[in-house]
Amino acid sequence: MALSSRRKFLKISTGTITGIVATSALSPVVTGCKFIEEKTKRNVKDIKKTPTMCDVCFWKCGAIAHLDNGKLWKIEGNPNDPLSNGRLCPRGTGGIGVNSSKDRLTSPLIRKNVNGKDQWIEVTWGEALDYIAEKMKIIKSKYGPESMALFSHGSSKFFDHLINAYGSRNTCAPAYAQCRGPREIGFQLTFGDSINSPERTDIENAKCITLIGSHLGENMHNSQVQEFSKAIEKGASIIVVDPRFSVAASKAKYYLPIKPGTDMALILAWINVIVKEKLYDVEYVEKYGYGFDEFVVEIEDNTPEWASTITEIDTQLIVDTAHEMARYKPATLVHPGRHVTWYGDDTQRSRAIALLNALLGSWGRKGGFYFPSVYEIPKYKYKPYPSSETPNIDEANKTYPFLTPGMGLSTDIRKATITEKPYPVKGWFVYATNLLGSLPNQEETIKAIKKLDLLVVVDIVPSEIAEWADVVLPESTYLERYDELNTDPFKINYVSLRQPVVESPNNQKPSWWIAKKLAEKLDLGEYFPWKDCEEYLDTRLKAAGLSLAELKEKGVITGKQNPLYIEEGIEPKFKTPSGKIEFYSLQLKEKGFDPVPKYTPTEEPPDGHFRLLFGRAPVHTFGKTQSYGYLKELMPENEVWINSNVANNFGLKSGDRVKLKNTEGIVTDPVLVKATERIRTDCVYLVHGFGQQSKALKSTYKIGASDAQLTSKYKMDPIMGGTGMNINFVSIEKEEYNG
Ligand SMILES: Nc1nc2c(c(=O)[nH]1)N[C@H]1C(S)=C(S)[C@@H](COP(=O)(O)OP(=O)(O)OC[C@H]3O[C@@H](n4cnc5c(=O)[nH]c(N)nc54)[C@H](O)[C@@H]3O)O[C@H]1N2
Ligand SMILES: Nc1nc2c(c(=O)[nH]1)N[C@H]1C(S)=C(S)[C@@H](COP(=O)(O)OP(=O)(O)OC[C@H]3O[C@@H](n4cnc5c(=O)[nH]c(N)nc54)[C@H](O)[C@@H]3O)O[C@H]1N2
Ligand code: SF4
Ligand SMILES: [Mo]
Repeated sequence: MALSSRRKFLKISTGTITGIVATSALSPVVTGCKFIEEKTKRNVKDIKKTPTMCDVCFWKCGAIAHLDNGKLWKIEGNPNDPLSNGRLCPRGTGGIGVNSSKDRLTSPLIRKNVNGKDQWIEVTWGEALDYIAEKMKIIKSKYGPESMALFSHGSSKFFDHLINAYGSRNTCAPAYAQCRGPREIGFQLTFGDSINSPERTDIENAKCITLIGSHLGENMHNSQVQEFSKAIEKGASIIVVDPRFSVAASKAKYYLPIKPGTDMALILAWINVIVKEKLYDVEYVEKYGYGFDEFVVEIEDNTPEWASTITEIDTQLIVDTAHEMARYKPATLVHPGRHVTWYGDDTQRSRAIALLNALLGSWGRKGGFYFPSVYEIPKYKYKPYPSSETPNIDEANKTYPFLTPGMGLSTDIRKATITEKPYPVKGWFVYATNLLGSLPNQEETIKAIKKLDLLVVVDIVPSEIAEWADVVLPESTYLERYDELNTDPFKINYVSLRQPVVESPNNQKPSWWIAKKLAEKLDLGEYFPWKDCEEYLDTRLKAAGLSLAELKEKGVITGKQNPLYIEEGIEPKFKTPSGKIEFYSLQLKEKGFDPVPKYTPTEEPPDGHFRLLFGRAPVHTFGKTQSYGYLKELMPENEVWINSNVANNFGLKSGDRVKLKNTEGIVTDPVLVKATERIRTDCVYLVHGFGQQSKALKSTYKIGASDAQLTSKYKMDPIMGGTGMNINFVSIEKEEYNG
């Protein structure tokens, strides 16, 4: 019987059978001796500092790990690192908890059928990799290499390299089309360039900052938050648009509690005021703009009065805030947001934000958007990947005309897996992404998984997705491994390194090692010609006149400080078809889309239901930090934010527990109520990442409620394939108390 037809959710639990390597508990004698040894050796003055790079999120801050007598003690920011400026965010500081998390995987696991029952068997790396290689070879010979897909969200790119070398270009990341994808395309269509990560926003120098559902301060991306607090100290005027009174809203001069889903109307009305009152940067628009006259005609009817009825924001407040942002032009930044996949028209909303910035002249200006630069480290010269006649799934589907090349769509790969169209997908390699938490509609994900011949999950804990795998591979944590260099675009050129600070406690391995060994078993060893990651990194660094030895010592090396703004002599190049800022987009028009964004209403919550909103908490990253000691103490579970009046009507108060039920009938675990004035009456809010359903996650299983479980509906962005996810509605189910 094919594995696919019998695949069931398989709990990784204490019932796991121990196989060839017995890695479980050391005997009490050994533990006792170790304990005594450690006690006697202890010398608090013996502090070792190792520079490395944080991986608690993807900002990739330079950090310095401190070992007290060989034991992880604390981790701080690297003062030479431009991203951290010597300070980590709370998550980065709490990152040391990853190493000792009780939930960690300790050994490779294979799902095996024993006496008619699926079981997890602990195996050696050799056995696990042999098993995977054999299955991958069968998939390649039966269906072609493109039938293996990679889902990833990690700084390591070694699995991308492996899958490409194997012959497949089906790689994707839920951190793109479920996150910032539409923003990148909206800005590209307008300025010919995207925002990228870290965002190219010059927050520190902005005199007016408008945040539209971007909650800096809860969204803890380090340098952004540092710059935001500097801007506030300098007296910047803050405008916050959010249905929820966020931390940022508490710092705002103007707070606009918008009706969810109506931001497009607000942005168009701001544009309308700024154009009609000629408050825009006339010289900038004349010099760099394309199609301005046609654009003006399109936005003519989007008056503040019109927008007021849609957004439920006072007309005068719309006018006043338009005046406020124009007053400070060009040092006025309408932040593009990051997690923008809300309602399915997200590329157009992002484009509207781009157009508003274009009017204010903030692109390429101090206090607006700067021109970033990158430290050039040549790529490792590998043998070319095998050429293939078969296009990747997105290219074959041709559904989304403005997809970013190379950024595959996870939901298209999932759909192809279910339908076998445009061709069958039989294997998934999942690296550092919990697809059940990150992709909308868990049911569809499970349906696709059931069709697979092979599911490999590389994780550090038995995550929700790991429980569906055929093989689970335990990775060393970021404090225990080398990774790819970081040269992400920023204000200043830099290259930073992640290097091992401590050894992995059990049988975990770094991704570069796993990818290389698996490649060898797939007869693709020539694609991994380096001996180890040190040799790989050193070869790359030497090609740039640097060395690994130097980078190991410093953690980060900074390069040139390039000019950042037009004022500093940069002549902007707009890589759009017209070579200008496209107020009117012929590209969009040709493909049947609105050349200037338009407001389209989104579905309203049915009676008795609330729109489900979600976001970040300062001390956690998605679902991955809940078991980290200090971070768990700081925020052990999430709460559902319910407007106080609504809570009152339900007879609920803060501290009660309720369940949330969506319109598809999915019900969460009980979650604490936070009755608060700080949210509108038509929506409720959850911090993402809680309510995990993997029983093996001892410290997080079923704690709090999962927004991912409730996100069954999503709306595809027809321009680039992003998944709008703020379209789910929930009712509040009071817990039955039986005395
Ligand atoms: N419902 C809902 N869906 C969302 C979002 C939301 O807010 N709500 N947010 C969206 C956004 S903005 C994004 S960016 C994506 C993010 O989505 P994902 O990238 O899937 O993020 P996580 O859910 O944190 O999953 C990370 C996984 O990596 C594992 N992991 C942690 N450290 C390591 C490591 O060192 N090595 C390995 N191999 N694994 C590791 C964790 O245990 C976890 O299983 O989700 C998107 N989807
Ligand atoms: N601490 C911490 N920081 C993080 C992360 C993390 O996991 N933890 N993850 C990082 C990642 S990958 C991302 S993408 C970013 C995400 O961070 P952001 O892009 O800043 O936003 P979200 O976390 O999605 O938060 C959504 C906000 O939008 C509001 N909102 C919801 N619907 C609407 C609407 O219709 N209109 C308006 N105007 N507002 C609305 C919500 O109330 C909430 O305040 O955070 C990054 N920073
Ligand atoms: S922003 Fe925080 S969690 Fe993210 S890399 Fe920097 S210190 Fe680490
Ligand atoms: Mo994200």
